[in-house]
Amino acid sequence: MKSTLHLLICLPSLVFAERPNILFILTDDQAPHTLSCYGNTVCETPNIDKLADSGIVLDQAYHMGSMSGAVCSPSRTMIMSGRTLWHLPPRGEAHRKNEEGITQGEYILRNSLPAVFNDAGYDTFRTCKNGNSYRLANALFQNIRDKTCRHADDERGSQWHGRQVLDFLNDRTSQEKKNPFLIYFGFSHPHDARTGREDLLKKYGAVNCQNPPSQFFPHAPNLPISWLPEHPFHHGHPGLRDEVKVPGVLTSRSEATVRNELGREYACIENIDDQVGLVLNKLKEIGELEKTYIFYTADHGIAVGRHGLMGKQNLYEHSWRVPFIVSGPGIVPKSRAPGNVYLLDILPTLCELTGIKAPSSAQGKSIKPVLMGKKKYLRKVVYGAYCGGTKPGIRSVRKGNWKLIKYDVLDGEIRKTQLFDLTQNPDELLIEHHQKEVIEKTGNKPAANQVNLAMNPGHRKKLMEMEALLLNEMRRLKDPYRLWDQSDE
Ligand SMILES: [Ca+2]
Repeated sequence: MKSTLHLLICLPSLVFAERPNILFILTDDQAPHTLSCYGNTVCETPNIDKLADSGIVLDQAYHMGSMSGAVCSPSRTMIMSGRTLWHLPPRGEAHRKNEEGITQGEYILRNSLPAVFNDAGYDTFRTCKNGNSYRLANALFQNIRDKTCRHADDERGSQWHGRQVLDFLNDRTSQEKKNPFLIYFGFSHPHDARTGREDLLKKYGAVNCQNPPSQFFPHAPNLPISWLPEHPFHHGHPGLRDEVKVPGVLTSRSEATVRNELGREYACIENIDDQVGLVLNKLKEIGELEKTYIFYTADHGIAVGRHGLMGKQNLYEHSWRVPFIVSGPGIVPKSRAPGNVYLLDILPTLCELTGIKAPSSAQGKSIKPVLMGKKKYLRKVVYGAYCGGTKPGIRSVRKGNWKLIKYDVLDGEIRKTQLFDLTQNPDELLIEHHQKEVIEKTGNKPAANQVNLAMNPGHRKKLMEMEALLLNEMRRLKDPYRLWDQSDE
C-alpha cells in the first residue's frame, strides 16, 4: 500500500522527467540526393549517415509549395504552424494586410511550435538564419540565436550555428536543468552563396567565385543525369533571382559552372555534417542522446543544374522533395518507408511523440505510425504548388509511382503537361535528355520510355486519372487558382 501511494505521488514528476527531448535540424535549400542515405556517392556526411542508420529514412517527404519566389518563407511557416499552403497565418507585419482574413493569425500564432512547447514546460531554443520565415512565431522561442551564416569561417559559417547549440547544452548542464528541451537547429547553408571552407572546396574540386567559371577540376562532382543546358520552356517567373543571380552561376548552366557549384554545395553540406556530429557527440556526452528525437530535414530541395534549372521554384522531385531522417526512442534503426509526408506534419508529430495534445489549428497529421513502422504511407496522394511567378503557376500531384506536373504561366503563353512513371523514370527525364550533346556531357543514355508520357496515347487513361486527382486536391486544399483546362462545373 505504502509503495503504491509512493508511486502515485511520484508519478507526475516521473512522467515529466521522462518526456523526450527534440532536436530539430533544418537545412536551407537541400535536396535528398545530396546525402548518401539517398544514394549520393560523392558528398561525405558520416554523421548524418550515422543518424540515418540509427533511425528511419523517408523517401517521399515533400513541402507543399509556395505562393512566393522565396519558397523558404511559406515552407518554414508550414513547419511552425502545421497549416496547409493556402491557410497560412500572417508571417510578419509585412504580410498582415495581404493575408489577414484568410486565417486567424493570432490563434495560429498562439499554437505555433514554440508556443506549444513553452506551454508544455519545455526549454525552447532556436538558432537559424534571419528572415524568410514565420517571424512572429520564431520570436516565441525562449532562447534565440539567429544570424545568417553563409560564409566559411567560424563566425560566419555553419560552425556558428553549431556553437550556439553546444553553448545552450553546456549551459543547461552547468545549471543542472531537468526540463526536456526543444532545439530548433537551423543552418543558413547550403543555400547560396555556397561559400565553402578551403579544405572542403579542394576535396570537391571547387572554387568560391562570383562569376561563372570557365574551367573545372577533373575531380569535381559529375553532372547530374538530369542536367540540361536550359529548361525546354520558360519556368514562368521572369527575372527570378535563383535562376539568374546566384553568385558563381548567374545564367550559366555550362558543365564548368554546374560541376563547380555542386562541389561548393557538397563543401557546405560536409561542413554542416561536422556541426551535426559535434552536437550529437555532446548529447551523448551529457546522457541525453537516448532520450532525444532527432529530425533532419530541409525547407525544400533545389535543382542546381538539373533540368537546366538552378533554383527551387519548380516541382520536379529534386526541388519538391526534402530529405527526412528521424531517430529516437522506439524507432527501428536502419528502417525506411516512402511516407508521403509533408513538412506541415512535423508539428502534430512532435506533439504526439512528446505526449502533448496537438493544437486544433494544425492541419497536418502525425507521422508517428510511419516512424514506428506501423504504416508505410501517411496518405496516398501528395499535392504541390509553385505560384510565385506568373499565375496560376505550376502544380503537381503524385500517387504511387505516377506524377503529373502542369504549367500555366506567362499569361497563357506556356501551357504544358508532364506525366512521369517514377519507377521507370525516377529522374523525370525528358526528350531533351536523349539529345546526343546532352548524353555526351552526362554520360547517361536514357531508356526509350524515360520521357514525358503525357502525349503518349497508351497512357491516356492514367493522364485523365491524374488530372482528376490534381483538381480534387486543389479543391480540397482551397487552391484559389484553376489551370487553363480545369473547370469546377
Ligand atoms: Ca530555403
